[in-house]
Amino acid sequence: MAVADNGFSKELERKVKLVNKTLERILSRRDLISKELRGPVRYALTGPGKRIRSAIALWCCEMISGEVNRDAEIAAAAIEMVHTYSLIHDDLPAMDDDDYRRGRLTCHKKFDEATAILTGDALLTLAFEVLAKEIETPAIAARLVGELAEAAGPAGMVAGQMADLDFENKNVDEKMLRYIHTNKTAKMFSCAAVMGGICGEANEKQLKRLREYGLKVGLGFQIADDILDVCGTSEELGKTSGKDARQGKQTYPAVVGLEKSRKLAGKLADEAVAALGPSGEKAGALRRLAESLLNRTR
Ligand code: GRG
Repeated sequence: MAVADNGFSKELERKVKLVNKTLERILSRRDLISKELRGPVRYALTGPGKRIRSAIALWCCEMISGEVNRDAEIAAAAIEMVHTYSLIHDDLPAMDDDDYRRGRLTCHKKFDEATAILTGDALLTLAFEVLAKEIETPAIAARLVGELAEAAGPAGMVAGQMADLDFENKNVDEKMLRYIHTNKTAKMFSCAAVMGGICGEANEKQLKRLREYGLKVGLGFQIADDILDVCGTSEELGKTSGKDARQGKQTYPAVVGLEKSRKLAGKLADEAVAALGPSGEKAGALRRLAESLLNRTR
């Protein structure tokens, strides 16, 4: 994440490399992806995404167990696949209708609409296939599958997206806005933190803290995203800026104003750090991520 640095960008870079290496390994498994889908799936997965959610999973595993293990690498890749699917579908003409994402043509513009729908479908199912087949301990695989399905599904990201579309050009209050952003964005962050914790064999108390951390950071990230849509340029963002207002989207700047939005993002960053509890330097990267929200430029 391009930020006024607190050492965080370098830490993120190392995790991005690890996530990309795991994704490459999965992409090279010819048994998993048929010939006709390999090109579009590769195009989508290798775009220059920030990999924030997958990095959170790796950091949470590291914080709990002292290292990033193989389960966490697989979980992180699965999270990135589900996130990438959601972006492909969100960019479709029937949803947000965008031509650019991650500084490149969106999947339906690079290929065609049917290919983009199927590429999203492929990534969503592949994520669960990889968790089910590559995580060695069945009980851990089942918990990871459950967490990811709950966060991405009809009581999570899909519900948030539905509400987001339903409330376009309507008046919403702060409570409804929080509901939309929590479901559309924050639950995937929270799930990433918990999945990392599960891979590191966190206990219930630790998982509760990680869940809370993810929700706060995820909501803060979305508010920062709303602010960037108003204040950033398309070049910086790698996608079309100023689109939320044009589409009548419900955003924090639109509902509570820019100044209050910035204050709220700051408060959420503080609350995220507090949720980590007395973890000291073991939680350093997660703390710096929360602080970086306030300086996001993309
Ligand atoms: C289609 C079910 C379905 C859901 C779509 C992810 C999403 C829900 C919509 C995308 C539009 C949007 C603004 C979502 C909020 C979450 C968000 C800020 C997504 C972009 O995440 P980044 O900035 O993207 O982490 P990169 O490209 O860096 O991975």
